[in-house]
Amino acid sequence: MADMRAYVKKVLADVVKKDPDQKEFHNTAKEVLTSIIPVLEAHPEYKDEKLLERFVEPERIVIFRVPWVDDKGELQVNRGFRVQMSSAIGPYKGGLRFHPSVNLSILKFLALEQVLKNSLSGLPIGGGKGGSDFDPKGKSDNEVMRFCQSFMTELYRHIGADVDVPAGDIGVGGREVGYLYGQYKRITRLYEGVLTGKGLTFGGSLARTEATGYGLLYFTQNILNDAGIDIKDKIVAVSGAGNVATYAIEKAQQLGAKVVTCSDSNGFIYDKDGIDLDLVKDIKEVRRARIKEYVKKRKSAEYHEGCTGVWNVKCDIALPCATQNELTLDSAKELVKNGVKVVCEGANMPSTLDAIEYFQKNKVYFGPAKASNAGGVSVSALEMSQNSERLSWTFEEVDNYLKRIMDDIYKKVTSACEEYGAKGNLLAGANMAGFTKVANAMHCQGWV
Ligand code: NDP
Ligand code: 2IT
Repeated sequence: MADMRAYVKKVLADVVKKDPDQKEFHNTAKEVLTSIIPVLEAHPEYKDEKLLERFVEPERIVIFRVPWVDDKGELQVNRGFRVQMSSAIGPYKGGLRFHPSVNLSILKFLALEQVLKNSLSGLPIGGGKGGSDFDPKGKSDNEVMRFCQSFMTELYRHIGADVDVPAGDIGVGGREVGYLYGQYKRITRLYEGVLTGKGLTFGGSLARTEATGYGLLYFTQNILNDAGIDIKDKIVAVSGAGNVATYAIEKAQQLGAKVVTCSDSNGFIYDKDGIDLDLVKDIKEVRRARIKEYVKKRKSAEYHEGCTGVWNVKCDIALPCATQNELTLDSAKELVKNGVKVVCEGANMPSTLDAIEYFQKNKVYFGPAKASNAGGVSVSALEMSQNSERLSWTFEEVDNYLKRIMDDIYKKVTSACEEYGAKGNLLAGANMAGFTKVANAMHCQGWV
């Protein structure tokens, strides 16, 4: 037993030593590796095969220059990345993030999370992540297009429908995926499913836009069922106002809950009468404006500067859907004080490790991102299937499939909790269940 603890400790120390500045990646590696010790104990051969050393080392990382010309005619230079973390169970799969904060540490943490998430989905997809420090905010459509074309002019040689299939993430939605796809096709002449989240007129899947948010609620429903809680009329706090948040709000409302908040990186909205989602969509999807516009149209709503205040609002269910480390220990304490019963993650790693521990200690049901937000990538994989068979499925078919996948993920996670004596700790269960499949595939494929 001590042996595997020592093994994990050594691998983690090496991770820190190799890249001392990659704090986000260290956190994820620590969270994952310390919770899979029971799986390692059941498979002592993994230590001899240096399986963990390989698991934390990306198969390949591509870093490249992205020059583009802005509307004033001035040349701008950004940095592009693609982290191809693991192809053990399928082609690399995972989103692209365009945000000024993007760096290698963040992309490596996201890529490692993606490997486990994609494994949990049960579909044949490996894990990767990419993006750029480009900030789409305030840029014209033409600027975004020129940036995307330049980005793809390098990226195209590293991806392919059976090699690596990027999609959206923060700052990359339908508009960006469209421009990226157009340039890929123009360079390669291939009309193939090389990106997911495409528009419906060129190979996109119905329900992909809704998938992460809807999937989050399907997963949350499983937790609520086991806890004997009815979602109807429950107060829900959501952070973010992007793709994930919008469709989490939509499904929560369809299920009869009352969502009272949403936010962006400037501040948050509290609407005691319940969020008007059409208004949010108009502000964020159509006008690409700031969320504070909301209060101009709704008398029942308040706007507050700063995004952490969203967790001071009294709620039964909290759904962080904005970004990593947005829910800290202080916010966790506030939520618990106000009686929160369930926290389920829509964003990737929104809760800090000490916040998660606080929830678990205080008997708050906690749904970890790599399980609860797997709906987006799962429908991406269904988009790949539809592209391969050159057919399109109906919204209902995809949505039913998504629900089945989220229910299956919940079963896999809770079974792993039972099997390894970690009942109630869905984070440990998700890590163990996700890792088990990837590790087996790595073991069977030899020392690569
Ligand atoms: P969007 O770009 O559509 O929306 C992001 C939202 O989060 C915006 O409201 C944005 O506000 C806010 N936000 C971004 N950065 C910060 C920050 N530093 N502090 C506070 N708020 C911030 O992205 P998505 O909705 O696609 O992604 C949200 C999260 O969900 C991310 O963690 C992503 O990795 C994860 N995710 C996304 C999936 C997908 O399919 N899209 C699938 C699974 C997970 P502002 O407009 O001010 O920047
Ligand atoms: O974090 C994620 O799972 C995503 N951004 C979606 C990735 C995808 O390939 O659909």
